[in-house]
Order: sequence, then structure tokens, then C-alpha cells
Amino acid sequence: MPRYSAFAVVKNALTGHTRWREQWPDAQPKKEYDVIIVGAGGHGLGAAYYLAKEHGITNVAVIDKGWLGGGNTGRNTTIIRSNYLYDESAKLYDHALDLWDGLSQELNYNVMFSRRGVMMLAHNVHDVQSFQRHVHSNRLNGVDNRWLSAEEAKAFCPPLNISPDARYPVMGAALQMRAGTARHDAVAWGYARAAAARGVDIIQNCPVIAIRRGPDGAVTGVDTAKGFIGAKKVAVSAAGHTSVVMESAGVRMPLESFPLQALVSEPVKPVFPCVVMSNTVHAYISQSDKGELVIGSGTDQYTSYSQRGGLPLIEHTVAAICEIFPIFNRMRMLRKWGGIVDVTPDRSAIIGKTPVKNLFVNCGWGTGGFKATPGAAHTLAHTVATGEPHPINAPFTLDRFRTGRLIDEAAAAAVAH
Ligand code: FAD
Ligand code: PYC
Repeated sequence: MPRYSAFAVVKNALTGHTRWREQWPDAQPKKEYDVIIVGAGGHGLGAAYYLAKEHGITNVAVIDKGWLGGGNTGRNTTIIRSNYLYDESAKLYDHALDLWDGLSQELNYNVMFSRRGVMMLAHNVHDVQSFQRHVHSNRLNGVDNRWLSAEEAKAFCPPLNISPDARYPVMGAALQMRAGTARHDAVAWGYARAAAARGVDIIQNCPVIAIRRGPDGAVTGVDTAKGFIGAKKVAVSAAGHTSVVMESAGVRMPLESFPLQALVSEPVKPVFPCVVMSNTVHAYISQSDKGELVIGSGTDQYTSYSQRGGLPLIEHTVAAICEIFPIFNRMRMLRKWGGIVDVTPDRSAIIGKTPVKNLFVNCGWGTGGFKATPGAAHTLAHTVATGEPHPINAPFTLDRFRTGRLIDEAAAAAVAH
């Protein structure tokens, strides 16, 4: 029986203001599922949707320790692009970009995907060489990306300061026009509603404490705060907390967890036409449809599970933004937050099988997994359903950290680590 989301009026305890908020009716856990997905972010919910839609597997539960979309999916700065360096990554991120295209129609939910162009600024010779290498590599892979002079960059984004007197003058930029932004929480809600309509259970406020294995070593289910829930297969998609969950199954992951912070300004009229990223000055910026400037930092310098992050970073980021866009000098910050990202040594994700029978993992997206959401979800669902990787996620194995066949995308991550 399909269950649909309802809307409820929520009152803010501090201000007394009320607003509409999507209310999700939590499912009661069944005794045994064909598949349990740990983590109701965009990736986990999307995988449940594609399992149901493309593989006919509907006896599926997505379990989250908090509320759906409350992890990085609802905390990120929504940049979507596919200008990664290596062939493997170009295929994966471009697959995602293709799926973003029809996603609102597919889910009958407006994810507000907007191709407004993502421009990456070069401030020194190293940046110029590195981004031009990316432009050439992308074009060989059929991924759009082009090089702009500083003047062309300013014409595309008028608030940009290209004065040669700037501390880090703009020496040019790489522009991907098919790239852009989407509304992050709508992605979680859209996938959740579409998956639930096909029979998937979504169980919120239910931390998974451990993955249980049987005498033959294969997974049998998960221990949760609501008790044991059985499953034939388990897929862990618990960004930031993957190592902890996987350790309970005896699998040690090559991951470190860092806070990544972001903030929004007070809302203003449309003033910023695209997305701009500057890894050298350490900031990225776009303007949401609500009018807020959406601004993000590099990762904190220390590992942590704090979803707030440390103080000096936001100051540094705001200073960087004011340096590149002096017109924002007098803007006020509205709110800031952090999320926990898990980072692999080569800054590429892991999607696939694990040494444990019927245990799958999707993690290591670090600072850049929002853009991948439909592609990661789609290929994870294929892997779980068939027991074998989809050709697109086949290179993104856990095993590559043993064999050394790495996919080093540190430069394309474009966020300071
Ligand atoms: P999540 O949305 O984090 O979902 C994982 C879920 O697992 C969470 O809901 C969590 O509650 C749950 N969970 C964890 N442990 C347990 C447990 N034990 N039991 C049950 N549930 C559990 N990417 C981009 O592409 N572009 C960007 O502009 C961008 N900006 C970012 C800015 C910030 C500030 C942050 C923090 C991240 C940013 N990212 C960006 C990265 C991106 O947000 C993530 O890679 C992506 O959202 C990961 O999606 P997910 O579904 O895997 O994870
Ligand atoms: O991967 O494009 C990205 C990104 C931007 C901000 C954080 N991640």
C-alpha cells in the first residue's frame, strides 16, 4: 500500500513563526527485508527507489538514525558538475548529470535543477595548468568544459573582481555550462516519496548500532535502537559514519571523517548568476532561489564528528569571498552549519561489494557527493540487486586501496582538504 508524505504546520519554538514542513509517516520495521539500506540521505533513498523501479525489489527498508535528508544531503552547497579528471570519474559524474536532467519529471517532485554554469577560478600558474589539463581531459571524454580569460570570466559573472591588485588575481577560469545547482532537501524528499510509493519502508530515528553476521559470515541483518531487523542484504550509505558502521561487521575502511562547513547570507535580490569556486582562496559561492548567498569552506583541519565545525574557518571563508567579490563586503551572515564528510586517500568514492557476503558499501564521497546522488544511487542499486558492479562503478572498489589502482581526484574535488 503506497504511503505518501503529508505536510504539517511546524511552529518554531524560539520565534513562534509557523511554516509548512514535509512530515514523513515512519514505517514500523518488518521482521525481515530483502535489502536494508543504512542511511536515508539522497544516495540511500535513491538506491531504494532504483531497486524498486529498475529491479522490482520492493521489500526494502531505508533506516536512518535521524530524519531523512538530515545528513549531508540537507547540508551541502548543492554544486553539481562533472568536470573531473580521470575517465572513470568523468563517466560516473556525467552519468549522474544525465540523470539530474530528467529527475524532477521522473520523481514528479521539483528538485529545482538549474544549469547555471560552474566557473572555477585560477589564481596562479599551477591553477592555470591544472584547470587547462582538466578542460582538455574533459573534452576528450565528451564532458563540456572551456577555458576563459579573466575578462571573459568577469563578463560571465559581473560581481567578480579581476583587478591585478587583488591578493590572488584571477588569471582565468574553467567553465562548465551544463553544471549548476539543485534544491538539496527536495532530492531526499523526492526519492523518499517515490520509493515509498513503490512499497519501500523508511524508518527514521533508528540508529543502526551493528551489522550482524551469521555462522557462515554472511550478513543476517542489523541491530538498531529499535531492536534487531533481519535482512538478506545490507548496503551501508551512512556518509561520515561509514567506518563506525562497517567496523561492526569487521570491515576496516580507508576513510577519515572531517567537518565541512557552509553558511548562507541574508536574502537579497538576484545578483549572482552562476556558481564560482576558488580552491586557492578557499571559498565557493552561488545564490539560492530564495536569494541567500550560499557559501562554503574547505574541510576543517582535524578529524571530528561535530556537525558544527570549528570557528576560524568560516571567518577565513567570508574574508575570501569579500576579496573575490568586494560588492558583498557589507552583507550579513544568516546562519552557518556543518556536515561530516568521509574522505578516501584518493578523494574518490567507494561503491561496491565488501569482503563480507551480501554486505555492500557506498561511501568516501568526501566534499563532493551531492552532484553524484542519482548516479551513485543508480549504480549502487544495480550492484546490490545483481551482486555485481555496474560498468560505471566497477573501478570504484574498496579493493583499489590494496591493489594501488587509485583514481586520484584531489584536484577536481576543488575544495581545500
Ligand atoms: P547523507 O545525506 O549524509 O546521508 C547519510 C545518512 O546516514 C545520514 O542521514 C545519517 O543520519 C545516516 N546515518 C549515519 N550513521 C547512521 C547509523 N549508525 N544508523 C543509521 N543511519 C545513520 N557535494 C557536492 O557535490 N556539491 C556540493 O556543493 C557539496 N557541498 C557540501 C557542503 C557541505 C557543508 C557538506 C557537509 C557537504 C557537501 N557536499 C557537496 C558533499 C555532499 O553533501 C555529500 O557527499 C552527499 O550529500 C552524501 O550523500 P549521502 O546520501 O551519501 O549522505
Ligand atoms: O564538489 O563541487 C563540489 C563541492 C563544492 C562545494 C563542496 N563540494
